[in-house]
Amino acid sequence: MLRRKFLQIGSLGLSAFSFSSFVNLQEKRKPLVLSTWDAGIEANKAAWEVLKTGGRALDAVEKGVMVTEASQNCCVGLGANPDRDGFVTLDACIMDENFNCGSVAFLERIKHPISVARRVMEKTPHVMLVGNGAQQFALAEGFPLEKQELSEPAKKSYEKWLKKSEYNPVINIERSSSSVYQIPQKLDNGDWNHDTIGMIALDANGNLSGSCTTSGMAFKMRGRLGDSPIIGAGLYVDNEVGAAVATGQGEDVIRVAGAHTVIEFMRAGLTPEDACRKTIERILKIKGAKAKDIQVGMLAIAKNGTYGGYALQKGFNYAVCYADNKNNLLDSKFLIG
Ligand code: SD4
Repeated sequence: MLRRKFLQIGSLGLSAFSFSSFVNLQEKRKPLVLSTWDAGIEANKAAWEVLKTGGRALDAVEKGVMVTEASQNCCVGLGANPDRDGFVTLDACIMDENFNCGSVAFLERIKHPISVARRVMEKTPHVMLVGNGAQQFALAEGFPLEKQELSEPAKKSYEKWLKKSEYNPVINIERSSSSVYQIPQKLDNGDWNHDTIGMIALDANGNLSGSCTTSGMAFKMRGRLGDSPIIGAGLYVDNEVGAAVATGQGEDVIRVAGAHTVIEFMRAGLTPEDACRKTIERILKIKGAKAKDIQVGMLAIAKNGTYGGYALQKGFNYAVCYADNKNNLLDSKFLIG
């Protein structure tokens, strides 16, 4: 029986068989939302509320990451770790299904940078506003100016860091054995201290959008930006192809135009997982032996509802939600472990 089936398949021609069966093996969902790290579970819940009623992916990815921005757990938003001068500076960007995009960077004392990024997209002819100008725009748009103060967990970790004040900008390696490992530590509640959330979604109408919001690197030089607010690096959406988002060492994501590269690999026919893997391989090739000192994770959704992720190192996880009771944290595959 099996042999007959095999012969039948064989007579269809290998190329036709291998292509269609490969695509079918990839799980397809719609609507669907993916987000980086474990905080993605809570964020996905808010995004799902929008998606399940037929809402727009753009609204879902804004509402979703606002949950993380509002949490006071020293990860993302004003509760996050400060730069080395003691100030929390935030970066965020958002992109919809029509190549509309908005971004803010080096923004201080505003609770929801993602919503300011959306206003930049919708209310200005620009894509990116930074620093004082971004804050001025936010205030003019009615966003309240929050107090300049650190959250309790951020105060604790900053005071600890100040004792040595070593400049050691490393992000997201979830192994304490690395010689350059400094942060993230585990938080008191047992969560990892990740400082970014990236979210991508496909809505019931088949439209894609994405968002990314971060406090950047803990104890960074004042004014340092990573990939997260940069369209094409931290986030990219092409509604004919897919959506991709990055997390990890921003400098190395920028170097390969990370999210855009993932999209181009998908345009060339790769699955989301393979497109993420190829992009991460590029980073590995550039970094060589130094790759062990950084982490990068990428997520992607293709237009057809297939999805996947890949990381440079062990430890990256992401949340996938496609139904009320289907919101799961998955461990990403990785290149070096
Ligand atoms: C950055 N990519 O600022 C961000 C950091 C990050 O989890 O993803 N942290 O470089």
